[in-house]
Amino acid sequence: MGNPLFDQLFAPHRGSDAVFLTLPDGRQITYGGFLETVGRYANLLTWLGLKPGDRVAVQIAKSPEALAVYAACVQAGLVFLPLNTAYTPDELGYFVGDSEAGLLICDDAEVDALRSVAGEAAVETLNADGSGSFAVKASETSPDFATVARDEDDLAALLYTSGTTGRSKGAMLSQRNLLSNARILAEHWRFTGDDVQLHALPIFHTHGLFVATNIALLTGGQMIFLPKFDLDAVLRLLPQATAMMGVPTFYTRLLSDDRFDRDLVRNMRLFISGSAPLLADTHVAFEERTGHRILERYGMTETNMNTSNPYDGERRAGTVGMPLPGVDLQIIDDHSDPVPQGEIGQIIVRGPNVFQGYWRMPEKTAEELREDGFFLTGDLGCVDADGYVQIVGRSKDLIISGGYNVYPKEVELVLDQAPGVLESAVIGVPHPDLGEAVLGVLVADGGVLDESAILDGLHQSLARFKHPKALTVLPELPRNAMGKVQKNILRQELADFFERERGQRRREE
Ligand code: MLC
Ligand code: AMP
Repeated sequence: MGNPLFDQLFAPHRGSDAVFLTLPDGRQITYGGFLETVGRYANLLTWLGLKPGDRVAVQIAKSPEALAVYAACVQAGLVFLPLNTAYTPDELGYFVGDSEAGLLICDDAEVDALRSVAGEAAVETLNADGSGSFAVKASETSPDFATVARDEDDLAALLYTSGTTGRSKGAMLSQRNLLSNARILAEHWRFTGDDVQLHALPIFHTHGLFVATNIALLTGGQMIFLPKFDLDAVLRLLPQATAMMGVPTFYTRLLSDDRFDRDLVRNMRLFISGSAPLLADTHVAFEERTGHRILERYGMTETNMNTSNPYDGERRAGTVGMPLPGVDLQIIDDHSDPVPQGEIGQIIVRGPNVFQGYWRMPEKTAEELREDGFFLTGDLGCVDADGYVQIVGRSKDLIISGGYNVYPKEVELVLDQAPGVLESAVIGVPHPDLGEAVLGVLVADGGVLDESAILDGLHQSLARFKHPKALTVLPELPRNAMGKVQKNILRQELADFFERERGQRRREE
């Protein structure tokens, strides 16, 4: 039966001397060397007692070894569950418990804090430099491992996404979901073994892990593998690269630096943007500075990539292009009927890219994944006369800050418990660096609020990127006749909050 994902992404590279990863210090890892580590890790995972289908939760720094854990899970038939390194032990405890992970791999610096929330899961460590108990044990195993047979319908990964009720849902992704998308994207964007991707995204999300990495693996290309988006490092290494994928913040940060010019991108053939809206202004400014038109695409954790601007045709600013081959996309109204062409409605998608449902949440799955295979994205959009899809908003209450999703409800639940707070509303408003940033609107319970103490109080339960970048206090929240908080009004009234804050900071300097 084989193991389609492993057989197509990883196995062909066994014994190859071709470079897979180049690290910022110049160290290079060949495909063959990488596959040996993968084999050792797969042996260890099996030796640790994990059986096909078991979940392996991983909260570790971006490193070649972290990628090898992903590959080893695929080879051993396990379900890879990557977690944002910013998650607090409280948040992590939920993911490990909900998924009933058999193993948690974390950094040595976190192991004491995480053991207490790991429940039944065994705990091993793997650090940014490749050291840790997992690595030590793996070094004693063989690089040869008999790949576990899997079907295209078997799960390969479980990725948690937050929900509007505040409870995170595990999106179940099958081998077919990942493989079909990797194949289509590699072809659509013309990736080959000659490409060198400058990889500065995190690898615990769809974008950095599946879109960028799976394409490199499928085509045998190289990646310059940066631990994170570091502007100086990106500027230094751009001349060695042919392609880069990023969230819009990458591109606005590059444009804000005078060193970024045409000469630096002389070897680049493709810049891709996604995960959050790329402003048309950024698109235009980027082309003026570099001569390159950024190619924008649209995806989700649940669906992988759905649409893309064309490689050869017009890359239209402010749009996310057309549905990818094999993807059905419709725009529907509140009654689930398709809207007339050009009108706005909810985007729904169907195809081999669409996930298998939410882990152990049949009701949530039934609400969002229809029986006919269409997934309700919660994004609002329209399709123009030429077939280009434009995203105009979201029906879900979601903030996308620098490409990370923050569900307001989750933050409001914590703010409402803070001393002196009567109630709160959390909204996303334009931010010069992050595109959209989290703003907390508070109503006091009579007294005066200590805003910095309230922010400090969030550390225990919420990852740092979810914290409001600022708090503002109002006498009351605007409500409609039904008593529902009118976030639209708050968003309008506070739209220039961060611009004003920036102006004030500049005046003070
Ligand atoms: C970091 N911080 C953020 C943040 N990233 N705050 C809000 N939003 C973010 N995105 C906070 C940190 O907690 C820290 O807080 C401070 O900012 C500086 O941290 P840093 O690590 O130095 O941040 P920085 O390097 O500036 O990171 C910004 C960034 C990064 C934009 C480079 O967030 C990033 O790589 N984003 C990409 C996310 C991504 O890959 N999304 C894909 C999802 S998949 P303090 O207060 O402690 O200083 C998906 C599907 C699809 O959506 O279509 O792709
Ligand atoms: P996530 O849950 O992290 O996978 O985020 C998916 C969401 O990111 C989508 O539902 C969209 O709202 C948003 N998104 C992804 N790509 C784009 C894009 N190119 N433009 C606008 N929004 C996007």
